[in-house]
Amino acid sequence: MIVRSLQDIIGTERDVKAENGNWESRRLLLNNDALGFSLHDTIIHAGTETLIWYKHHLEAVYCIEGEGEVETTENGKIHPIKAGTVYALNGNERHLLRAHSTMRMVCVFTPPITGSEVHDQDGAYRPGAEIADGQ
Ligand code: 9YT
Repeated sequence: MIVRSLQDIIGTERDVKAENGNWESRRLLLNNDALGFSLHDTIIHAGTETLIWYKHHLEAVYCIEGEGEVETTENGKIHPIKAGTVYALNGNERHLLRAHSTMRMVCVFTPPITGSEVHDQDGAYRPGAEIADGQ
């Protein structure tokens, strides 16, 4: 069994900040925990807009604090997000995430990420095949 707390993670290499300053992701469970998914407690800073396109991962995002919206860029459809709302990117959808207030999101990724990923210019993480390299 793995038992870990957010306090154990804050300020460590499992606490990753986006280069553009839009979000901070505390990676509670990662690839090297060998569960088949990763689990993150993520803060999306108020007033930010982030273009995200996870081409190589599926992600479920459960909002537990704050308010914002997610827009799928393919069709311009906007979904309001507030505490208690989950959105699941079951089709690798390219999307814009806007935080009207500071949002706290519990994110699950499959395949799991390794922990050091940041978004590339498309808003993607590198593919799982590279994750197997143990980076
Ligand atoms: C909700 C979202 O996708 N935010 C970007 C950060 C990412 N979820 C992560 O690595 O925790």
